[in-house]
Amino acid sequence: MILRYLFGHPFDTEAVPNKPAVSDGPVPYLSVENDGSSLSMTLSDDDVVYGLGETVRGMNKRGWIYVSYNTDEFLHTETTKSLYASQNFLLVTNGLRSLGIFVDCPGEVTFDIGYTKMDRLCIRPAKPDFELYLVTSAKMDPAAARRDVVHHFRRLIGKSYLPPLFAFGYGQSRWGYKSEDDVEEVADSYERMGVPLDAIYLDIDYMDHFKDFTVNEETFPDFPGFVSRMKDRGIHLVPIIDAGIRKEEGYCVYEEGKKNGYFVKDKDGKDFTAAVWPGEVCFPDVLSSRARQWFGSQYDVLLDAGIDGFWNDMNEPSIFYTPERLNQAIRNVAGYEGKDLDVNAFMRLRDEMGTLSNNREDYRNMFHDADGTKVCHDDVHNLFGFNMTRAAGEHFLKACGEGKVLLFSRSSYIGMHRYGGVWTGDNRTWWSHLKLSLQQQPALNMAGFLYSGSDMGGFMDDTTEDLMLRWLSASLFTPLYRNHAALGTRQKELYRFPHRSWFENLVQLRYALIPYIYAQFRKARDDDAMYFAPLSFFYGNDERVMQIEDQLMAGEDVMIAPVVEQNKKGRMVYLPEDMTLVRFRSFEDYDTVPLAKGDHYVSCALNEALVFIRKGHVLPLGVPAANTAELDLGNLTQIRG
Ligand code: MIG
Repeated sequence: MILRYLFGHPFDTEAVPNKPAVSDGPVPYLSVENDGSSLSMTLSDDDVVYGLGETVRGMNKRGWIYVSYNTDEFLHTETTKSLYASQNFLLVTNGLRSLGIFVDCPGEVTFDIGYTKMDRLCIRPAKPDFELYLVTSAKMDPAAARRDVVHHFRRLIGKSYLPPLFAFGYGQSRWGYKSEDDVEEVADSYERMGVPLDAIYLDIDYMDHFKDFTVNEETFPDFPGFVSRMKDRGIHLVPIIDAGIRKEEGYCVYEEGKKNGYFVKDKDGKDFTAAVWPGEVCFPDVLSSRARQWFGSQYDVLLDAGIDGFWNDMNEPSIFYTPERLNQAIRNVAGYEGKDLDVNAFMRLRDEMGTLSNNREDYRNMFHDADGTKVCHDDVHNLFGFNMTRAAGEHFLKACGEGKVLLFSRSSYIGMHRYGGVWTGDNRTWWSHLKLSLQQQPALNMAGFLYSGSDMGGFMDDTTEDLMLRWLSASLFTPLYRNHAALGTRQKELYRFPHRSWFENLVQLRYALIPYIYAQFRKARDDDAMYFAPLSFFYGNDERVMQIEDQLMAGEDVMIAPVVEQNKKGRMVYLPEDMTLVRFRSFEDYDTVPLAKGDHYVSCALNEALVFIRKGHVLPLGVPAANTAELDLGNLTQIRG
């Protein structure tokens, strides 16, 4: 059952396409204070709080405070409160009841989940203008009730984005591939190594001066020809698109946007100017349907060149500085000259530059024209990435049809899941981030983001071979399977590591699993269900499973329990029922071991991958190919659980 409540004068986020009628009477389950400035409830000892999409910490969100305010954040530590996305859906559940809570609020919202008081959940929207949805289930079985609540919620927010098959293949990315030669070298090296490959990603370096929808003609002299040559080899090029449009006379995207009033404005009604990679930029006003249509149609330049995949970046939107604020800071700094500075003055001096990026005052000085309604950006901040991606997604649906174009975004809000997937942003080469990448998956799924994944091996800092192996193995079932790295970090294309055959075996195994992954993904999508789920969505009466943070159900037939710690040669696994362990060394070299319900220590060498098949279920296994186009989805072996 779904209940809907209105507070204040909410901006329509369009997260929910067909809204049910507003419910009469007082809000149940939550105590509401001051007309919605706070919603709270007492958590019992056995309550688990799932959800909140892409956030830090475990699957159970209890014990921390999270702030939905999309942020280009580059550390992702345990104490980080805001990441790139806001997916304000929670599932509060224990053995007796499950409650889904969706706070549909486009501005800042604080989720205090046992931070101030350990047994209290408190939700505080910065401004009490929002819609609240409460979702419950009549199912008695706790696992069925959890699945049911998510199912009802997912039906409410609409079908998830469907990517093309190649989106499930292996992708190589790196910030710093500059030219046809760089890309070709990657393709050749993988081919020589015998590792399947479906995509090579182009980061900002492919553009001319970081201008969206342009290609550097010196380094890519015949882009359409190059795209088609790569496609003949089964490799899709996937370019990045940034949110900011470079301000440059004569650059037609900028000129058109300026002329037609398609850009976000400042308080004086002038085009709001910020600086990001291209230098000074304007932001497309993606809350205006005209501007959105226009921005979406810009992708045609690349579609016409044969491109069929994109990743949208910097769309929180991220701001390095605004010229006004920078100039003011420079003037302020100059004022310190010749003065006797104390430590406090030094701190202020340092902050002059340190607070320029993503400054909240700049977001307060941005204004949208939401089809006739002027709105301050800060109040609808969390909708920017959603609508930038929606601009592209709506265009692709019209121009290419469903399931044709790969699209994922860094920033998001619920609703965007209908148009594209997400990647989890700039993680690090930390083992804790490997674990986090798995823990984020079920929460993303609940919010509709089925197509997602992390930068395998870690984006920032130098990676290590063992981390790379474990990451590829832990992500075997993750829809987006992409190796990405930051500029200047250790090179980590798989052919650069000594144990080439181990990597070859892992990626081939991934391809052998694609028939299962794809079928289960489709099913989850078509049924508005989860693809990755916590164990408690299947084993509801088992007290132990509520505490499991590092094992997941992947589809309906298997459980995964990857090794996510360094120098471990195995791990403890809890089986909520009898299962069959498949220990893969390659897609054709594996053992199956029946294991009884309970605790087990299982070894897992660096070149192995473990999959647990549920009792009575079957894991179909295909034969790997050079890419997904060459996969024979009908040629399957069945491993029985
Ligand atoms: O300020 O385009 O998250 O994947 O490689 C960094 C360069 C901008 C951030 C993205 C990352 C990408 C990088 N971008």
